[in-house]
Amino acid sequence: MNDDTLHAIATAPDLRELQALRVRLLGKKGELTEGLKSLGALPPEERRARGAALHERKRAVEAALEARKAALERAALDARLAAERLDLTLPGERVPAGAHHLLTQVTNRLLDVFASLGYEVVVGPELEDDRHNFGALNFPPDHPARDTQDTFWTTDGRLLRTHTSPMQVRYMESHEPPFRVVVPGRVFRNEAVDATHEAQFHQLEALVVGERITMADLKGAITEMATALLGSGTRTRLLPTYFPFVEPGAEFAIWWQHPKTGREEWLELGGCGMVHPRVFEAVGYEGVTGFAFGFGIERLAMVSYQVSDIRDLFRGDLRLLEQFRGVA
Ligand code: YSA
Repeated sequence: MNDDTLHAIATAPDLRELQALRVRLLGKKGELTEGLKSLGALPPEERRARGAALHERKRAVEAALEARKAALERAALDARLAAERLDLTLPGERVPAGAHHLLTQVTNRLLDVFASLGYEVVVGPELEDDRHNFGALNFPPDHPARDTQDTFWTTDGRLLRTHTSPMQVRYMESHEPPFRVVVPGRVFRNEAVDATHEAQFHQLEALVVGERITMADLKGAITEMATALLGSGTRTRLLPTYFPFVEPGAEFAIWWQHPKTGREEWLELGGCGMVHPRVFEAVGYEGVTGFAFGFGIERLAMVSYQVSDIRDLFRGDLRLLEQFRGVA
């Protein structure tokens, strides 16, 4: 055995090779083992000298094997640690921040305004029955007013609500006056879709019922809403019109300066009026009066943020929607 053996041990490429060397040298039939076994056959003087040399050689081989084993194990551990290393100084992966859709922002802004005016926010079902959407709101069967709000029907006679007004009936059926509520929600119409009409859109409805509520309170509420949205001094206008569930009924508009053109003009928002006695009768109320108003949220969003086609609000095209990140 020569220094090549120690060199082979010191450069063994992995633990398997090292083990093979160990067996070859120190195994049952290993070179050193055999050498030690054969000592007995030698004359005493020669045996002593040869024995001492072999034992020293064996210790050197064992030490070399241990040293190489430790080195290989350390190298393996180092490689594993390097592979698993986490560099905390690397920049993180960017998660794009989401944002509320323009309609959600406008709705939330409106709800903040109404909450600050003391209104409770309530919501109702989108799948309605005829009584809540029409009958209890004083749309008699076959009355032409129903034609202004055609919608989608299920085979069991229910319908996708055409406005948020059915929630007036639902709320009054389960609550006693006085109260002030506001109802945001999605509504549906069988509509010839164009730049200003969708088959699905959103409305916001307000209902106030109590003793001696008058048309002046209605006008005051609409003006308060307009003031909260557009600032003090904002003017509002009511023009008589017909809705079956109010008497008198009106359409309302607010006077504003168009943010883009700078022109001052009336912005038609929706309908309003004093709750019709037949509606109170349908829900079993007596001795109270009340007002209601409702309007389209898309309309307000479109004129406020210069969206010229209502369909753009529902296309999900981020190039358009991202322009309205955090505007309202
Ligand atoms: C009236 C009187 C009250 O005491 C309470 C509420 C109302 C409003 C009534 N329920 C209603 O729905 N009236 S409406 O048919 O004229 O619609 C109100 C608003 O919804 C419209 O002014 C318009 O802004 C919007 N709208 C109607 N059809 C639409 C639409 N927006 C988008 N697409 C459509 N197809």
